[in-house]
Parts: sequence; structure tokens; C-alpha cells
Amino acid sequence: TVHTRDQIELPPPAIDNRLTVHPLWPEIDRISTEQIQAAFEGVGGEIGWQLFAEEGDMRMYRREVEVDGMVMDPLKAMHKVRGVSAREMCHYFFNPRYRYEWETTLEQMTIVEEISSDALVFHQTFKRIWPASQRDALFWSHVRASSENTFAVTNHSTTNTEYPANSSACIRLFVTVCLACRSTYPAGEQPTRDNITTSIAYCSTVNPGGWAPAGVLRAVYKREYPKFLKRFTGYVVDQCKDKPLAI
Ligand code: 18C
Repeated sequence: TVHTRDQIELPPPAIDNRLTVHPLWPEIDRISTEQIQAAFEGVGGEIGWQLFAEEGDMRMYRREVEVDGMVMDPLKAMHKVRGVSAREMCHYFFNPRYRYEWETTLEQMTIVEEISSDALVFHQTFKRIWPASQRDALFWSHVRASSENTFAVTNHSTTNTEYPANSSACIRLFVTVCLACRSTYPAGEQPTRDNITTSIAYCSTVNPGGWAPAGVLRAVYKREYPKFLKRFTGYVVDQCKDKPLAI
């Protein structure tokens, strides 16, 4: 078979060997496993999850959590998208080539380390929100095939001596994000763009890293998360529509 450049870079079906010999591997494996499992657990059984945004198949829940007066509300979002696979969703979320096209909070992205085909370390600066200081983040990002028709990307803050925290005008924030996707199609049929549906679970916890006014922060949160998930999923549908389905 002929592979286009795009197909070659799709998330691999198994963990890249280069990742399993990297010093970050035990942490990446543990946190990814935990995050993927938690992503697929519903919000129904747990207390404290409140629905704050709903549009079509998209539902967003948050839990109000403050630690020493700092807002760290965990977010959990559910969505269903037709016509794209879990693997395609994760490809566009993981691959830095597309990030500026869908990530609207981003000011600058730098690839700090290429660990393997399925793991990268990023430094990102975000747009400044008045009256707070600008934020940056340093995090590893790992994409993996999980169970049947399931792929996930996990992002988690890390450290690097060449990118020390709070050394510039930026305050370092800390993030744990998981985008977990599972595709379904009718039993006995071959998957196509017309019969495939992907369920998405997106979980995010952002520790702002330093003082930020709670009211402003919660308002940003409420506006930016729905905007992100709608824009990102719309972007993937649009990118995929004239390409062969990649399962
Ligand atoms: O998951 C997402 N993106 C990934 C790839 O970039 C990656 C990124 C994670 C970082 C998320 C933190 C973003 C903070 C942005 C702060 C500035 C926003 C400015 C916007 C103004 C136009 O995993 C998608 C991420 C979608 C992010 C939605 C916004 C979440 C806001 C959370 C509060 C952040 C606190 C920062 C302090 C701000 C002071 C008021």
C-alpha cells in the first residue's frame, strides 16, 4: 500500500520503543493509564459535577475546587462527532503541525523534545488575560491506542532546566489534560465516513500557578472550553472530509 505523509504520522497502533526507554516513560505510562480510565467514567455517579454548557451532543461539566483561594476547577466534557475516527481526532490534537490552526489561546508553541513518534515535550505561552500576568506551560504529550477503536492523548506538566518556571514575565501554569476518543459503527459493517461516530471525553485540570482573580478565571473557563471543543472538532471534520478514513 502507498502511504501519504499524513498516514505515516497517524498515531501508531502500539507504543513506540523509543518511548519505553526514556526516563519519563514510567510517569507517562502511569498518568496516561489513569487519565484514560477516568475520562471514560461518567459524571453521573460522582457528586459535585455541574453542567455548565450544552450544545447539540456536547456537554460540559465542572467541579468547583479552590486550593488556598486559587481556582482549579476540573473540567469534564463529552461530545459525539460523526464522520471521523478516534485515531484521526487524536492525530490532529497531538500533532504540532496543526496546533495554531485550532488552538485559540496559544501565543507561541515550541517543541522542547521529540521523545518518539508518540511522545513530545512542548513549551507554550498563552495569550495574556487582563489583569493577570501572562502564563506559560511546559508539558509532555503522549498519544496511544488504548482498547478497541480507542485512542487518547494525555498532556501533563513536566520540568526542564532549559525552560525554568517564572524566569520571564510569564507565570508557569500546570496542566493535566486527556482527550479520549472511541469510535463505533454498525456491527457487521465496514467503517466509513457515513456510518462512523466518535465519542469524545475531554478532561482538563489547570492550576493557574499564581494569583488570578477567581471571577475572571471562571469567566474565561466558561467561554474558552466550549469554544475550544467546538472549534477543534469542527476543524478535524473539515480536515478529514476529502481524505480516506483512517481507523
Ligand atoms: O487542551 C487544549 N490544548 C492543548 C494544546 O494546546 C493543551 C493545552 C493546555 C493548556 C491549557 C491552559 C490554557 C490556559 C490559557 C490561559 C489564557 C487563555 C487566554 C484566552 C484569551 C483569548 O492541552 C485545549 C485547551 C483549551 C483551554 C481553555 C481555556 C482554559 C482556561 C483555564 C484557566 C487558565 C488559567 C490561566 C490564568 C488566567 C488568568 C485569568
